[in-house]
Amino acid sequence: MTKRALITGITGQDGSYLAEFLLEQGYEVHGIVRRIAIEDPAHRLWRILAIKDRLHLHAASLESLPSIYRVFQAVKPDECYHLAAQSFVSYSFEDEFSTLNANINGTHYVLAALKDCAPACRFYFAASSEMFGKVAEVPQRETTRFHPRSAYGISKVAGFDLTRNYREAYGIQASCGILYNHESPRRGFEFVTRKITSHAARIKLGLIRELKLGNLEARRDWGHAREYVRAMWMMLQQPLAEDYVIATGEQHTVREFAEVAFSCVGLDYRNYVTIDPQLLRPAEVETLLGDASKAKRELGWTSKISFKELVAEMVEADMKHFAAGNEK
Ligand code: NDP
Ligand code: GDR
Repeated sequence: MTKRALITGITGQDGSYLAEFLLEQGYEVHGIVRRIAIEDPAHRLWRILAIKDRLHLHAASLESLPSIYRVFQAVKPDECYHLAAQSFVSYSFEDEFSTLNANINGTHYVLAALKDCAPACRFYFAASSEMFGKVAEVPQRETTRFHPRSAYGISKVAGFDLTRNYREAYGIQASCGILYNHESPRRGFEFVTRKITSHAARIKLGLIRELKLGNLEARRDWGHAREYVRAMWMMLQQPLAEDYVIATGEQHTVREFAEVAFSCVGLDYRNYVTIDPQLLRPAEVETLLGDASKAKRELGWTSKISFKELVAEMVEADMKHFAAGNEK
C-alpha cells in the first residue's frame, strides 16, 4: 500500500528536501500551499519546481481551520509533517502578533483537523532549539528546561505543548523534533548563513562591496537540512511517539561562519564585514549546542556533513546562482 504524506510548509527549505526524500521512499506526497503560490509558481514554488508535477498541492491557509480541515478530509494522510511557520526570529520581534497567530493557532488547527479527520495519522511538529533560548544547561537535551527569548521561541514552546497534549489526551501518535539550525543552498536569504554566503559570492563577482551583520559572537550548532529532514521521517517510523533533539554537537560563531565562507572565494571577511547595530536583537540567544545522543541511540541518526562542507556547498551554489545573472 502506498503511504500518503501531507507536508505543511512544503515550499520552504525543509519542505522541499522532505518532499524529495518522501518521493524517493515511494510516498504519495501532498502539500499545503498558499493560494497565491499556485497562481505564481515560478516565484513562490521555486524550491519544488523540479518535482512539482509529482506532488499533490492543496491551497489552504494556516489562519483558517476550515481550509485545513478540508485538506485533511480529502487526503486522509498516514503521516503529517507540520513545518509551516513564520520562521524568522528577527521578524517575530517586529510582528509578535502574526507570528503567534500563524505558529500557535496554525499548529492547533492542523492538530484539531488531524484528530477529527485522520486520527491514526502520525504527526511531526517542527519544534526548535530556540525554545531553549537563555540556555539552562550545555549541551541541551530533551529534558533541558525551556526559556524562549522571542515571540518565535514562545510560539514553538506552545506548539510543543499542544503536540504533547494531543499525544497524551487523544492518543495521537505525535512527535516533536527539536531541531537546531540547519542550512543549505535553499536557505532563505534573510538567515545569517545564506546572507553571508550570498554576499561573499556577490562581493567576489564584483556585484556589491560590503556585508552588514549584527552579533558576530552568537554561537550556533549548524547542520545540513538534507540530513535533518531524514530525522523527521525516522521519528515517525518509530512504534511509539517521542521527542528528539537533532543537532551536530558542534558549535561555531557567526564570525567563524563568515571567515570560512569568505575564504572559500579567496577573500578575508574582515575587509568586507561591518557591524550594523540595527541588526542586533532586543533579546539574543547567545549560544546553542545540542546533544543528539537520544536520536543516535533510538533512531540511528547522526549528522555526517561537516561544517566546512556545508559552508563550501552553500558558497559554491551562490557563486553559480549569481554568476548566472540571477537576482536574489
Ligand atoms: P522556511 O521559512 O524556509 O519555510 C516556512 C514554510 O512555512 C514555507 O513553506 C512558508 O510558505 C510556510 N508558511 C509560513 N507562514 C505561513 C502561513 N501563514 N500560512 C501558510 N504557510 C506559511 O522554514 P524552514 O523550512 O527552514 O523550517 C521549517 C520549519 O522548521 C519551520 O516551522 C521552522 O520554524 C522550523 N525550524 C527550522 C529550523 C531551521 O534551522 N531551518 C530549525 C528548527 C525549526 P511560503 O513559501 O508561502 O511563505
Ligand atoms: P536563528 O537564525 O535566529 O538562529 O533561527 P538566524 O540565521 O536568523 O540567526 C542566527 C544568529 O546570527 C545572528 N546574526 C544575524 N542573523 C541574521 N538573520 N542576520 C544578520 O545580519 C545577523 N547578524 C548576526 C543572529 O543574531 C543569531 O544569533 C533559525 C531559524 O531557522 C528558526 O526558524 C529556527 O527555529 C532556528 O534557527 C533554530
